[in-house]
Amino acid sequence: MKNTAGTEAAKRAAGEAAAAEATDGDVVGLGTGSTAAHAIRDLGERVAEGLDIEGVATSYQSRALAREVGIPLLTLSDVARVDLAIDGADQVALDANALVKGGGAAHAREKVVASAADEFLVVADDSKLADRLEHPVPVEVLPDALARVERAVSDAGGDPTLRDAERKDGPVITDNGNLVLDCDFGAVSEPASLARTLSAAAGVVEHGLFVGMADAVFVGDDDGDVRRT
Ligand code: ABF
Repeated sequence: MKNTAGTEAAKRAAGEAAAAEATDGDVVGLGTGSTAAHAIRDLGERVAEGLDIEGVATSYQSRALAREVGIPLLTLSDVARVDLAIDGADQVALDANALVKGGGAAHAREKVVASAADEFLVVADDSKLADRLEHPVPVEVLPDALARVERAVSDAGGDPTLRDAERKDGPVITDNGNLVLDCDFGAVSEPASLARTLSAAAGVVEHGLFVGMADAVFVGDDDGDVRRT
């Protein structure tokens, strides 16, 4: 697996470059994670200076940060489309336009927001780039379907691990009340095919493969430079 410990300078550069795309009147999807947080903070500064946008949060954390920095919020369940969504990724395969997301266990809402966006902008430091996706794929699972989905993942060639909470005794529970399996498929040669297989398994709420969804990827480096692809 690639190193995913990007620097704050790289994350900030990517986040702020994507945030600069927001203009007056936009509804903006607000992603989760440390790179998207730079975008949210930057948008908050621009709102304080008069930028007229409304945000849609993808997680408890992004909602809390958006409130803290003063971005007016809409409720996701009331929103059918957004102008742009800005979100991070755990791994990015540029040539395949494929991402692994879900390290923050927020990928179900993140996918709803990204799919509603006219423009889905991905923000990442350059340590996230890979020729092929090999990061374990997070799969959000209805608790009652855990054993069934573990079996389906194994049948698809994956090795599922129930994600445990770091600071308490028990599994991670998503904002939607579900469990997360981190599923190691090794190097994924056909992400679209794997995405379809996972989506077809009963009990899978959502998986973290985002294939063909990104309209642009902003990749930041340690010098604070950004490449848009
Ligand atoms: C969210 O946060 C997730 O989908 C992804 O797992 C993670 C990336 O976090 P970071 O930017 O902190 O690496 O975008």
